[in-house]
Amino acid sequence: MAEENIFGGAGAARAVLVSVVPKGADEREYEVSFDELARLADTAGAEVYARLTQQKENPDVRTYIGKGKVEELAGLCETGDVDVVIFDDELSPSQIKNLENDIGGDVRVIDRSMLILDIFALHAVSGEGKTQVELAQLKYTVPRLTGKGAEMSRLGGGIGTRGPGESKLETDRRHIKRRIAALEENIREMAKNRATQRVQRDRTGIFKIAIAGYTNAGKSTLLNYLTGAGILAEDKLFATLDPTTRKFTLPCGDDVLLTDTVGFIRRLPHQLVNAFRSTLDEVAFADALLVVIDASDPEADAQGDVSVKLIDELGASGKPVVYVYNKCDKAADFIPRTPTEESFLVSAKTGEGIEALVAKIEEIAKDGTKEYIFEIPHSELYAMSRLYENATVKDVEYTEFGARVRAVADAKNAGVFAKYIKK
Ligand SMILES: Nc1nc2c(ncn2[C@@H]2O[C@H](COP(=O)(O)OP(=O)(O)OP(=O)(O)O)[C@@H](O)[C@H]2O)c(=O)[nH]1
Ligand SMILES: [Mg+2]
Repeated sequence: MAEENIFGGAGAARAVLVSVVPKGADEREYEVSFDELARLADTAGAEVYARLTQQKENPDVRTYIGKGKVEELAGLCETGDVDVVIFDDELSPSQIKNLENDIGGDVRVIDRSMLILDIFALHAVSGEGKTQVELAQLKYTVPRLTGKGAEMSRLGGGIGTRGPGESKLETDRRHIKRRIAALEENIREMAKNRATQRVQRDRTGIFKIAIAGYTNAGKSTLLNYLTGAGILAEDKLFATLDPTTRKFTLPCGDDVLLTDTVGFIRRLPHQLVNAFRSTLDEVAFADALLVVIDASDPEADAQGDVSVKLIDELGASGKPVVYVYNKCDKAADFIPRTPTEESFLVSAKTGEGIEALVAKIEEIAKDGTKEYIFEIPHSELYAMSRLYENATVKDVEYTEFGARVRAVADAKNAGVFAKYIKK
């Protein structure tokens, strides 16, 4: 699939990558992002012909890069017989249109987010995944398909314009509004189903752990190692879109549920985070998190930072977190920037270090620190201050009944406040 070019023929599409580095910015940060863009392009089936960087105070309103750079870019496209130009930054619809006009020929222009969405479209398997991707594409990609992109999508192909599951991306404006409304309704239904499933799982009292982290860190490989889940794990970005949950039996005999989730990346488009909210809720509603980090990547610590930030944005901070520095078979002497008792160096491939990790998981599950909803009636609101002292309160909502408090508490305090726990 990745081998088809934008005309549906054999061979990879040829791409030029473009990055703009603001003057005085951390160049290293931009370089890392640019390298990542090359890997994203590769995953989407493009062959990188050239990379172009410009140092610039502010992006050009009309064409993002300056006039001279556009000319240089047009020249490169012509000599390299280039199909697509991919910018590492977000472009506006008019910038895309102007760039396509200025470059000329059949060259299409897309941005990083469109490329990521394209990969998501290629990798979406479940109905839920496809619905989420299509919605994000309609909201982000379609408004940007002004010129050649729109034509390409009518032909049903081209990097940045592929629909999920081989379907064509609908670009007819009259239909788009209705389609968005229908997809949003579907997603609401699916989110409801997920919530119901979650409540059912909660009733069983099984401790839930989400495996989160940067894309390609080895999340699926870890779940496979622990549970034999047989999930596709490969050296590609965003191999996993759909969450998979498996039961894992701890050495003590207790069961926990482990859920593999979609990976994180720098500059994840907000439309995507929103569209994937229902699957990302698996992270938000877990009782504990394993944050998997690729220790063999020179950017391991930065990957960890991106994950922690996104977990925070999902409202999932405050839960017990274990940092799993993976691929130690390739990075034996790795030391995290801030090693803690919660950091483990493992290899999901060879099994090295997994025993200690499992012991930690057992300890956390035993401690039973979980998130609960406490419903405290008006007449007993005095219990609130004790709850604040003994648990981590995440949010409070006042209803006609009293207070509805979402808080993380350990097993002991869950016992103390048991009568308020919403079943
Ligand atoms: N050497 C080595 N390779 C590993 C290890 N764990 C995973 N890998 C490889 O890293 C690549 C990515 O692994 P995945 O398990 O697919 O990673 P992921 O985090 O699920 O990635 P996405 O689903 O794409 O976000 C695969 O090629 C794995 O074989 C490890 O411990 N050591
Ligand atoms: Mg995966």
